[in-house]
Amino acid sequence: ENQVAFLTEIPKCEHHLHIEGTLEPKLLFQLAEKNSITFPQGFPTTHEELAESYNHFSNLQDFLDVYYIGCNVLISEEDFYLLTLEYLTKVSKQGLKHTEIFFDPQSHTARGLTIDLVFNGIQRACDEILAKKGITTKIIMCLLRHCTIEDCSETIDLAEHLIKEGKIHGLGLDSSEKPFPPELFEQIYLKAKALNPKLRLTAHAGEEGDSSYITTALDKLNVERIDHGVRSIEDPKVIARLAKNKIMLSVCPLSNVVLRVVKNVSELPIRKFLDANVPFSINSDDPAYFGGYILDNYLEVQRRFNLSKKDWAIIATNAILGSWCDEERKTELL
Ligand code: ES4
Ligand code: ZN
Repeated sequence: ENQVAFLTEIPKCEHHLHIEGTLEPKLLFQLAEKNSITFPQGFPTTHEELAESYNHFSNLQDFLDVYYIGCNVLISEEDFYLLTLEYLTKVSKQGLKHTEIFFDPQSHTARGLTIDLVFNGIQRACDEILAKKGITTKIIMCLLRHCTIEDCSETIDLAEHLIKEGKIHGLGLDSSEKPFPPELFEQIYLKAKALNPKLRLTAHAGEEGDSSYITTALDKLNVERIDHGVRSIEDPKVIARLAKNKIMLSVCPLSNVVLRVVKNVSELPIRKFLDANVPFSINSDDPAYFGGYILDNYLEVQRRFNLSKKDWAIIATNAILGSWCDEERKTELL
């Protein structure tokens, strides 16, 4: 209907998208076949069965266990190119104008792939979509917080040339949040930033971890943005800080439902963020696993909050202002 057209046409920017999380069950099995990858006992054998299993995650770790198995089917540069192009092509029809793509180097270097192979595959699809559809992209590497500090440090070394050249535009932190608070990675963030002072910084915080994770991500890692961050609502001081310093949260509504952060999207503090002037964007996280891409997330927010056009203008504007594209691109989008 009318609202679908309105929400489709809003110029969208995505800031929280794990490229490995765009691996649809169909492509997963195709690549497994092509690359002769086998799965652990008990793993679904058809794409329908696999897709169905995604309805039964009970927390973040449950999902991550499946997500890391999925990562193993990605082997060649072409695989990463196809994966990324499939995502970009899909969202090019959803009003997406700019996207910042996370990838997890450690999920791939641990299997003997090079960071350059992974990066080049993603970048080639990004170049193609810019030429064809004018969509801009930035690539952000994420460190897996369940890995050792030594491994994270080595991963920064492996990415050194890409960070120095600004090809990797930002650093993030993902995987199992709870026993791995941000402050563990203080030295790693300092080391990465020292390679290139223009490196942008973010971290997953306040998804399953409480609001103190948001505070330590800001204080110890000097992040400019918070991924998820929905548990900020539990502390008015944190909310005031986000609003005052215009720290954007990259909120992922459908993800939060599938991973049981909330029962449904109406439980998210969307209205409260708007009222408190906390900037946020709406994102898809791992769309192949969580039941929808960026437009589906916008639609579900609208279904649950019935926001006004004025509210949507604020959301769209904040997503542009919070993007890490260059200033000319921002002006173009505003
Ligand atoms: C993730 Cl939803 C989420 N949280 C943390 N790490 C992740 N990696 C991929 N998706
Ligand atoms: Zn995420």
